[in-house]
Amino acid sequence: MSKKIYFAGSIRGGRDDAELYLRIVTQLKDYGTVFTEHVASPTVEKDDGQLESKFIHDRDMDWLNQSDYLVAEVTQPSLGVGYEIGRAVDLNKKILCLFRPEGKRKLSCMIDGAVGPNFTVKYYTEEEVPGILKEFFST
Ligand code: 6IA
Repeated sequence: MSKKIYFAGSIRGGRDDAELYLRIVTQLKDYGTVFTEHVASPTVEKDDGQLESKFIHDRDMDWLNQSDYLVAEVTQPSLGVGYEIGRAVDLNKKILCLFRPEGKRKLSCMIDGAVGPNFTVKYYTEEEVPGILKEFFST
């Protein structure tokens, strides 16, 4: 059975990494169905601009419920991504957080300190993504 994957990345927190999200989502699709491909879309703000926040929240939570895995790119701080990670912990999803330690940026202790059997944090560079995903989805 195909894995169900929820990808989380910053939208209103800032779109600096949107192209990287797309490259990660492309790799995630080798492992299963990615519900939230639009997070990586360069036009998400335009496409979803007419939708009510409540609709977006409820639809995303429904997708998260249906998912087995949450993969979050957490370098660009985002309230929405942090919220999704917390909800995923509560739903016992298997979680991978990807953080690029560049410049002065430091990962929140609430993500860094949440590591456990179902919660993995990887400090990474982009070349390492294929190996990290292979390991994550094999366990
Ligand atoms: O607080 P943020 O916007 O950075 O939160 C980003 C996270 O929340 C992503 O991982 C998404 O799963 C979810 N999210 C936030 N906004 C949206 C959205 N449309 N569509 C789908 N998922 C979303 C926002 C459009 C708006 C900017 C016009």
